[in-house]
Amino acid sequence: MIHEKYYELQKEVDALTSRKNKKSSFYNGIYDRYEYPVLTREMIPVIWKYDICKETNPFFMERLGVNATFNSGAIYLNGKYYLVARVEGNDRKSFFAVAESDNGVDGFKFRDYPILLPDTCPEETNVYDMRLTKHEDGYIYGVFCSESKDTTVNDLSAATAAAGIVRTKDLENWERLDNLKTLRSPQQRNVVLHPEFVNGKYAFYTRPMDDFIETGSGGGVGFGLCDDIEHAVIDEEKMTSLRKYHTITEAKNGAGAVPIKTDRGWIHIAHGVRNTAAGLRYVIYAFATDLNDPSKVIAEPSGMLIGPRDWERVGDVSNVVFTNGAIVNDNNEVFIYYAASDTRLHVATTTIDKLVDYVFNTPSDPGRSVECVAQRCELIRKNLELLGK
Ligand code: BGC
Ligand code: BMA
Repeated sequence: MIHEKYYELQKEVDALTSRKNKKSSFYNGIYDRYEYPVLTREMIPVIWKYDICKETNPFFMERLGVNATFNSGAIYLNGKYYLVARVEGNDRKSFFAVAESDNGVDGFKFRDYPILLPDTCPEETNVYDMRLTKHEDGYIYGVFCSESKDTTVNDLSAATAAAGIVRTKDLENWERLDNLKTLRSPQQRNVVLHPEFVNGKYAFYTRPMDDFIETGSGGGVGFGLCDDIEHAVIDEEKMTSLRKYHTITEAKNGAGAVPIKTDRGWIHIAHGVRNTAAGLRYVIYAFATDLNDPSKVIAEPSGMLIGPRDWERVGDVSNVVFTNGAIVNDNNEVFIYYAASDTRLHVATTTIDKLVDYVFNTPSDPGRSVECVAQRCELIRKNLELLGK
């Protein structure tokens, strides 16, 4: 017999997943924020967490709780918006789950089952942050972080991060390929597959790091080519967007969404991290690279595009916004899916025209206070002149 509580709780889930979203009052002319998140743990189907049988679960107790739904890959297919969310169980293990919506800002519903990846890496303990690339070879690739315990040192929390690769045609059947090997970097996180071949090869944005948390000598977002996607090996990693002292990328940075192709260049929406007394602070920033050489940075607007604001600042890992997925629909509208504080997923919407204007017409960071204030004074001077003052 089904427990009556099941119907009550599922009704609440249905109310949340069918709630209409609306733009919030936030304004910066670059993108809109929305009132409600697009995915939260409260939207997880009841049958993923409870045994709904009254005989075996008389108290209707949660058996397998879900702690958070956040960093999501995103893809637009046949007029629908798909997220491959990072779902984290109460047990701290993350997994991936597909949720789909008709309009990209609300109505995201999970499929019956989360994704059960082929179990090809016995040492892999955790998986997270999938980037979905619709590649010109005809496949949809998912590149994610595959985390294992580092057994080479005597430290219980030492870990190793590598890039796992899967591919699919329907987001239903997933084929697992070899993890990416980067010959010159011991660890990799935040790896993104470029959607087009570059010089006839598969191209990846990488994030070389010496250690699990610290990037060490890793100078920023890397870029490397490989011949065989089924056994992907990258030798040289060129640098694209660099980490810089006293900027939003000082501690680390990494590729986020799959780059968006525009007439002016590839637009990248990435994350930058700085350290503070309260821990790492993650923000989202954008830059553009050359259409013919997607590793070459050609525009670098100053500072962050999205920073954690208001309730976004609070969560399991506070003061974090992070993106690993954006969608461009048939009307050139852009949906940036960003998670707040490793807890819930939000959306920011804009258009290709606005993103291009933002990336190419926002001044770059001159790097020092005195020059930054001079840059601002120049803006004020022009405005005062226009105001006739
Ligand atoms: C967590 C990630 C985090 C990483 C580095 C992993 O164990 O699951 O969310 O980004 O550690 O801190
Ligand atoms: C990481 C990422 C994310 C996470 C962030 C903040 O390095 O890969 O999974 O959102 O840290 O905890």
